[in-house]
Amino acid sequence: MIVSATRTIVLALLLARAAPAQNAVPAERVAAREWFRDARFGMFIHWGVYSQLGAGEWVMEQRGIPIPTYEWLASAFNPVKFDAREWVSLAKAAGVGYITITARHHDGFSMFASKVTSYDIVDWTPFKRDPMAELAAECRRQGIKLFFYYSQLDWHHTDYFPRGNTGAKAGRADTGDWTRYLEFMDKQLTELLTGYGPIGGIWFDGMWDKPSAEWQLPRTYDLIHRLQPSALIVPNHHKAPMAGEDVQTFEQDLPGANTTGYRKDATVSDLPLETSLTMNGAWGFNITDKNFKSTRELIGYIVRAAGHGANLLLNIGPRPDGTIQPEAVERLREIGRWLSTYGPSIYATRAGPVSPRDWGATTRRGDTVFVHVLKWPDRVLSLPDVGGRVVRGRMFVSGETVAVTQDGAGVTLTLPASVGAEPDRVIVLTLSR
Ligand code: FHN
Repeated sequence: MIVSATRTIVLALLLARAAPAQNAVPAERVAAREWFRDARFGMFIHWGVYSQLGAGEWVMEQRGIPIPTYEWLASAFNPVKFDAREWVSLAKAAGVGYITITARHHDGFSMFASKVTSYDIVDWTPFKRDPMAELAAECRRQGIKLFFYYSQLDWHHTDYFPRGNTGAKAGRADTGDWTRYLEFMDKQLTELLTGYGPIGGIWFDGMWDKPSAEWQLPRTYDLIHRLQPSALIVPNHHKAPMAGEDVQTFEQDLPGANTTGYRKDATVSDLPLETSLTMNGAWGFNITDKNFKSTRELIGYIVRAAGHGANLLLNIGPRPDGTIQPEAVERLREIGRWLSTYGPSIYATRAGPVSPRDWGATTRRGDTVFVHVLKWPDRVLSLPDVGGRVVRGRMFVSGETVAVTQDGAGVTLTLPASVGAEPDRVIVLTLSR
């Protein structure tokens, strides 16, 4: 009896080992997730018909613009100065590894050539060009990955019914076929995944508009992964990750924080992480919002995100003619200059042994720990356990030795006198193996 029970347990263990784990992530996607983790910095772009009004991407909803009026606005969209090469070169100069751009935002207007609607930039506007195709080609040329933002919420489509919490003022009839809407989305996603070469992934947004709707996510996620096995799914649904999703993204908040109120459940998963952030207070072009964060602050965000093991997805809202606001250009170039020196303490790192603190953050690569001091007035800085014995401490840029004392309580660093305005003083600690 005992022998046969033991035999059953052993057999079960062997079978469990032989059977592929359920929900196992295929190798291509595991590699893509690692790539994503290494990238650490991305550029978010909110750009569309709404940019013309210079009042953010929610202007249709916020001003209660009815569909016929918004359709007219769309028919006037003609961003003649759009130059994919300029945008991607700027992204490159900023040091990002990927761009995430609004292929379709909540206004329901497709910023790409779609065959399943005429409400798209090629069919509906005098511009007639497909900026997503131009960006995809240019990103490939310059070695940057392109992700498409795709809104599941739609203020224009007749089949987005029953309506969610928004879109009541657009003036649609109270009818629609939800199944047909889901099919429409899947067809558009198929276009984005088959017509633009290999893409980084799809960044979903808007599901929060109808939290209890039957979204059929497994069907859509399977479709995406079938069409492009290494495309990542980045859902901005503000909830804990669901099956098939690849990245946990946090809006205007570092992982685990909930200053925005979006995350009632601020749990941080072990998926790759991302924080999206506006450079001023708006995602889409806002002509009066000049409240841009300083370069120093933005560098601080990159560092703190990396200290949480997350990427920073920093937004710009280009103007309706296709140009980018000088304030954004200036900051991106300055960040790029900073990263050209300090990049090794950010790129391809993981969260460091000391979780982010008010004074800064730590990152890690192998046996090397980077201590990022963003604001600390004193020369002596004490840290708790750094995860090993420190054999050497030095300043990242000058190589100057940093005196290190270590005991059971942690590590104390004596930094050279500060030379002033550096946004981040980086100390490199080498741990013994
Ligand atoms: O409603 C959108 C908003 O317009 C913008 O796209 C941001 C980007 O993270 N996400 C939504 C709000 O959660």
